[in-house]
Amino acid sequence: MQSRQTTIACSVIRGGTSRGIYFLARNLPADETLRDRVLTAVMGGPDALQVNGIGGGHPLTSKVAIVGSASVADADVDYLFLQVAPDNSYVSAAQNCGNILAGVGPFAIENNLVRPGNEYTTVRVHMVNSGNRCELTVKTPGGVVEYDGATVIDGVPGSAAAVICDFQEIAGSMTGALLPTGNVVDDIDGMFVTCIDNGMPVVLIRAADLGCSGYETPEELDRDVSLKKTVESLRLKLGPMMNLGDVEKKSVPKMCLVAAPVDGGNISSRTFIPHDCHRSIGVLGAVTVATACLIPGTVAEKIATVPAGEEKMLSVEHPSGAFQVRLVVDESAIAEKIVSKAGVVRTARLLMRGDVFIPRQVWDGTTGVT
Ligand code: NQM
Repeated sequence: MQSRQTTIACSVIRGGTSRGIYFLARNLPADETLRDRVLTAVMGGPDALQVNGIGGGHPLTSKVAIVGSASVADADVDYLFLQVAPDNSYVSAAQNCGNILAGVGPFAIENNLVRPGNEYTTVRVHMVNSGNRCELTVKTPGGVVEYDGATVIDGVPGSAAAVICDFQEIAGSMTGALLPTGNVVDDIDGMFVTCIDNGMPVVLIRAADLGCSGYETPEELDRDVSLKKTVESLRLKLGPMMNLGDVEKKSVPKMCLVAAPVDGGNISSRTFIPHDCHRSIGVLGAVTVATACLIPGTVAEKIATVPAGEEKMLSVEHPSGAFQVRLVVDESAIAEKIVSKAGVVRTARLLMRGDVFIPRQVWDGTTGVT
């Protein structure tokens, strides 16, 4: 069908507890400024409701994956994650997203970037944002992606087929160091915080230090204007200290309020991503919080319960349940590499495949294609 608008092929996939628009790199402009304008138009921003696009009006449903053949030898595909902020016009590449990553496996297989195996397919992903690697295991009986299954993840209704995500050496992903300020604890404005990055730059603050219990609902925290002001002021000061530069228009660092576990887990969390409170917790956010529980002296370690052994399962409690993280600890390694591997289980589901339409004055669909 002909259209006077520009049409771009894409898939809409739920990856973990998030929903994203997945594109093949070759279908978007190569020029980053133009690409970001195109993606803002796709989502319907700048407008908090995203009524003029297909974004969901929340950071968890305003996400983009750009996938293409790998540019490095030890991977099958390149995956660039972009956070489109619904409430203003920034598009940020300053973080990875482990939830959207779970949908990259099925997307790569269905778009013939990876040849499927008969039972399971391994997809080696180069996470372009940080240069890190993740191996995904996707169920593909008879060479076809299986979405149905019995795996339940907290924050998503029903069950689906598991996508196993095995991360390798993700310390300092976006900041260059596991503890980017060089300290286990920093005193900022009289508040003790731990700045840490094991896949995601996160600032940990004890909820009690902010006058919270740490067990509030996301809606309660989102309504607390004065809390959000304090948290944002800390974030803007800590961003540059974490080697992230000016973070005003960036989606990192995430601000995580921690408290003692109350539901059989190892730590409790409430995470601002960075302005709205997450309904659960991000994948690499959870890996990073779990890692902080193991490092002596962090604000998390003091209140977490930590299991023994080199391979540890840690359960990070969040507003809609808990997130299990498997960490392999290298006891002999220097602190920077204390965790050598991290594994999580996610699910993903293809929701829609087709063309998204954007106004031709934003992009005519021909200039700057990769
Ligand atoms: O931490 C939300 C999400 C995320 C990120 C956010 C994520 C991760 O739940 O790896 O998955 O923190 O912005 O999708």
